[in-house]
Amino acid sequence: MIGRFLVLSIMALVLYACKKDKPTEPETGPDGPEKPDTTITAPPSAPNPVKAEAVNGGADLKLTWSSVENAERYAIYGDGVEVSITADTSTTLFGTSGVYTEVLVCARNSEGETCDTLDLSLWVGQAQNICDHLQAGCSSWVKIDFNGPSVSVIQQSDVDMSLPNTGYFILYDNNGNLELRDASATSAGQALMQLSFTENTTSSFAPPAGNYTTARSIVQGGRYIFWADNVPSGYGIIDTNDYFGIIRVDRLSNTDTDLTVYIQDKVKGLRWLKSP
Ligand SMILES: [Ca+2]
Repeated sequence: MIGRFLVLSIMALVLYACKKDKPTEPETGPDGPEKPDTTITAPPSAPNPVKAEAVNGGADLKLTWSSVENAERYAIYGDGVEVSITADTSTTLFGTSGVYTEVLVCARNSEGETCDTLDLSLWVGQAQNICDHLQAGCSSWVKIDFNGPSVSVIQQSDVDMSLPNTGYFILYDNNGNLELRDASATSAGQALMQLSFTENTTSSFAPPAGNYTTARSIVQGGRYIFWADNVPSGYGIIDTNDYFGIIRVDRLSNTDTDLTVYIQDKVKGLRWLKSP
């Protein structure tokens, strides 16, 4: 009886020792080891600055920006409508899908988004009281300086073909038909920006090369897209040395023609001409 009690006691002690020596499990929470805190609590900063350039013969707008901390996606808006979303730091908007006055590039996460604004509105200037080239005593030339830009009505004696980024056209009477004529289509010769004009159009998307002529008949109320092609650099092809714009005929007569000139001066070579 005593021997049996001793055996049982020894077995109990051994079992207790084994249990006591069993290594303990590492302490963890219900979801495993704790991780560093990466909770997003605020929208990211704006992607600033966004670089914009005309590509594909001026048809499309390529946007590039630097990566923004805590941004999960980048949303692009054209005139208030989301037109693209990407995880990359570059995207291209295609002119055939739409042209815009204002593009926003927004860094976005679960808390919201912050945007950089790209203004693509057209510069607007007036050229007034222009006479056709046969009229004495008034001015028949229009000078466009793309550096400013600026537009002015001048005499032929003030035409200076040596000015960079500057083009000239004349209001020309071709046997009773009033025309816009680039300097190169007159005896004055070639300026450093050659202007050529489309037919009368309501389009906001300037057409590709092949749709322009340096002498164009105009009508009251007409609207003509022009291509200002940089003669010293990239002449004859649409590139980022060039500008596009619109000439609208507000009033037309041999002695008193008024034009409004619009220029896409925000992105050189871009064929997007959406008026507000
Ligand atoms: Ca060119």
